[in-house]
Parts: sequence; structure tokens; C-alpha cells
Amino acid sequence: MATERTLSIIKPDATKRNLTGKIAAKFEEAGLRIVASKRILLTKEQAGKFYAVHAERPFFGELTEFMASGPVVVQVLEGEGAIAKNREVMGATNPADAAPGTIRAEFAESVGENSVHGSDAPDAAAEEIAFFFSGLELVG
Ligand code: RTP
Ligand code: MG
Repeated sequence: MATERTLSIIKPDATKRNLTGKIAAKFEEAGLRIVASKRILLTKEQAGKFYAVHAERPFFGELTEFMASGPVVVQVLEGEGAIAKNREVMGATNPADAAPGTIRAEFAESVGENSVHGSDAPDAAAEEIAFFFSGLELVG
């Protein structure tokens, strides 16, 4: 499998509870390298642009409000099969369905406030990385 990069977001429910380090450790333990990282506060409009694919979903307003409700930590993770590996470490969207040991099983509060985002495909990863980072900010 090839080396990939994927975009991760540590969501406001997790930054508020001071879980940034514990979540980053999960990525590193899984063999993913954090090649870019920054803590930012999104506006609801920026969150809406990022999650535009969900614009027609009933939870869109709730989702964008939540993503703008506190700081997020956006990171680029690099490694063998990084996109799938990160999704595995994250666990299922709904923490009730997430496998034991995954980030969402351990830390998520609900299906909405579920601690992390991860890109779900190579084209999405490239788009999402470019949404937050310039090439100069990626240090492999
Ligand atoms: P993400 O995009 O954040 O990595 O999460 P995902 O792929 O596991 O789930 P997705 O279906 O893409 O949903 C994006 C985010 O929207 C919120 N959500 N709320 N209230 C609800 O029923 C509901 N469903 C989804 C979650 O924050 C989810 O991660
Ligand atoms: Mg998704």
C-alpha cells in the first residue's frame, strides 16, 4: 500500500475537554505521522464550506454550529494507507457503534459531537488538506 496523507480534525467537544494530546497519541501509536498541525476557530460559514457535501442533510445546521462552537485542531496525517488507517483508529460515526479502543469509543459524546473528523477517500483528502494548509506547511 502507498504512503498517503489524510486530513484530521480534532473537534470542539474534544479540544474543550483537553483531549488533543490523548487523541494525537492514538494517531502516532497507529503509525501515523503528524506532518502539519494547527489550532483554529472556524466560523459557521467556514465550517459549512468544509462540510458542503452535507449541505442538504437534516443535521447540517447543528453540525456547522458545533464545528464553530470552539477551537479545532486540524492536522495532516501521513503513513501507509493513512486514509483507511485513520478511519479505523477513529471508529464508527456513532460512538455507540464504535469498536473498543477507537477514539470515538473512548472519547465521543454523541453521534454529532464525536471528537474527530477524517477524510474518507483520496480525492476528499487532497481537497480537505488544501482547504486548511499550503504546501509549505506540510513537513514530512
Ligand atoms: P466525519 O466526516 O466528521 O469524519 O464523520 P463521518 O465520515 O464518520 O460521518 P459523516 O456521515 O460524514 O457525517 C459528518 C459528521 O456530521 C455529524 N453527524 N451528525 N445528528 C446526526 O445524526 C449526525 N450524523 C452525522 C457528525 O459529527 C459526523 O461526524
Ligand atoms: Mg465524513
